[in-house]
Amino acid sequence: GREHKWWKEGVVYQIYPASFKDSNDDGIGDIPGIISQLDYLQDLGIDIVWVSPHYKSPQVDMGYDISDYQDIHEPYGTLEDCEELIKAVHDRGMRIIFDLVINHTSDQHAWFQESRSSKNSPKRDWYIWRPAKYDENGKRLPPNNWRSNFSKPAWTWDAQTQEYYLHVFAPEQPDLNWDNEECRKAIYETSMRFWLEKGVDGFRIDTVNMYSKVPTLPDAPIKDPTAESQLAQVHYCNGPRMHEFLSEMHQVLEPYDTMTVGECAFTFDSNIVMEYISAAKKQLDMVFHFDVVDLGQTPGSRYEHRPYTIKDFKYELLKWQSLIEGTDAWTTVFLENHDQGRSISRFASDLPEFRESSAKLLSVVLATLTGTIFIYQGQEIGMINIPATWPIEDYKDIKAISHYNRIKQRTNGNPEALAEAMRSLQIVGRDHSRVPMQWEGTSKNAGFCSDAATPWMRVLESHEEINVENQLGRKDSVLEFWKKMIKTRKNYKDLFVYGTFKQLEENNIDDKVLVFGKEDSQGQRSLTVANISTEEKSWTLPDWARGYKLLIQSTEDVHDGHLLPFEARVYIGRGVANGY
Ligand code: TEU
Ligand code: CA
Repeated sequence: GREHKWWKEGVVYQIYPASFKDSNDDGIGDIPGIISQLDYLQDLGIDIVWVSPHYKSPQVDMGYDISDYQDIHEPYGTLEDCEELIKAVHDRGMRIIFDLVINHTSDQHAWFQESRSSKNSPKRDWYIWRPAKYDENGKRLPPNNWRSNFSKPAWTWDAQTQEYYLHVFAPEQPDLNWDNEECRKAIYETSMRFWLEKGVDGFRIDTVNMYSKVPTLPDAPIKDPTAESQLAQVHYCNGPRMHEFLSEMHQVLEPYDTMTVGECAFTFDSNIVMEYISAAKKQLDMVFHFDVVDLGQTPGSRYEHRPYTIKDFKYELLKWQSLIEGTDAWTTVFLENHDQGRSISRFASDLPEFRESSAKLLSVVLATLTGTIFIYQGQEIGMINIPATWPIEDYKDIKAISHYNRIKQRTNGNPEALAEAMRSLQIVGRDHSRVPMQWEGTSKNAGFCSDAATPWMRVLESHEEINVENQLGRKDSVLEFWKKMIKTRKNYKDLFVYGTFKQLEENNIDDKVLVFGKEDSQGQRSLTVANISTEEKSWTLPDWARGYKLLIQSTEDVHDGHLLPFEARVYIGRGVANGY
């Protein structure tokens, strides 16, 4: 059996501070706002609260550009507020993890200010500086052809010291030089130990596999000859010193009882991932795999649409379930975060007639899979994507805006190209999950802030229908259903959290019907079935599971012989599948 840990069975809830709850009507969510909703989270069954970056930051990338690891973004509150938050979470028997953003800092961080001040600065080597290259006409060029994650070249020229610095995200997010030991020590002290000493229970670690780059910083292969820069993730992810750095970080964490979950993008070799998450390797407790959330996108080039089917979704969703079987590694279960569109809109249906059943179906599936489960704010009430009618002005994300501007520039503002850009934002934009949380239906600002205030980001019109107020206590609501699923997961934790995953691809199963099994250490088994489609599907309990009883149903009635659109069920019993 698997070793039991609080961070394996705990249900995590991600809070995006700017959009969760505004306590003082400046239109920006804040720490007192979070504290005011802790009872709500506890009632939902949440064990671990993850707060996206709340540190001091110029907010070029919503706080993922930190200018002081030991201070708080002013509109969010003070250090005292933050200490109170940690205490208030602990008082309720819950735990709290913070975001650890240490691949880069803000360009406003004192370290970078010092680094850029002169080539002789003692902190020069804390960032990645390189001289220019020149072409045959003497034109100045960056050291290599890498493109950043935000559509522009990954190098910015510094006129004062006449060198380029590297940033795999925005120019305002210079990459730290992890090869410099003094720099690493400073990172561990200020961003990790400082907060661990304040009682924080662990970290969600941003871009965890980018600290070590390919040492020679070689040019990326030229995929698009007309572009000024090229996709280069293979060169700045999973570099040769990654495992060494993560082991070092693990030593910092060891004296504390923590959890770590690393964000592991652009990694298609499961052997590399396995090394990060194997318990014996002492690197990370688990990572976020991008296999599912990257569906529909070209990895690294999000807005290049790549068609996919429900069959692909099923495959990617279950992939890591099988990969960790029989190993000492652990995994994550999630469909949403602040970088992704809403799961109902992406993987099921957000049409009014299907959205509630879609939300319940996804809840059933997630809550019965193995791994630590992560719920993103608003997912528990079934929030949906921004509608196609919102203009670019309502999008706030730097990634969305840079993409739009790049298309505009490259096509001279061609209206068709811009319409296409809007269509792709509507599918895979990061803004969908960043709109204000919907607490109430009747007030204009959804109870995120009072109606007299102006929220920093537009509120979804769909809040009138989808909100906490009208779901709390309503028996058939998405919110109450999530509560029930979380309870069920905990009541049967040996089965759903720690159980052995069983691939149950029955012969001639419909492409849009998902079936999988679990088995606990006592031989009790479960079978989850979900119809991920807008049509009825015929389905009967397989013969070997005839004695199983229905544990969970997502719809009111259960029919023998078929599943309703977006219906999901869980059966438990002891019968053993032939051959499984
Ligand atoms: O994201 C890192 C990352 O590589 C992807 O999530 C990327 O932004 C995109 O979603 C891939 O299609 C993390 C944070 O989650 C994100 O919000 C930050 O913008 C980024 O790091 C920089 O810190
Ligand atoms: Ca506020």
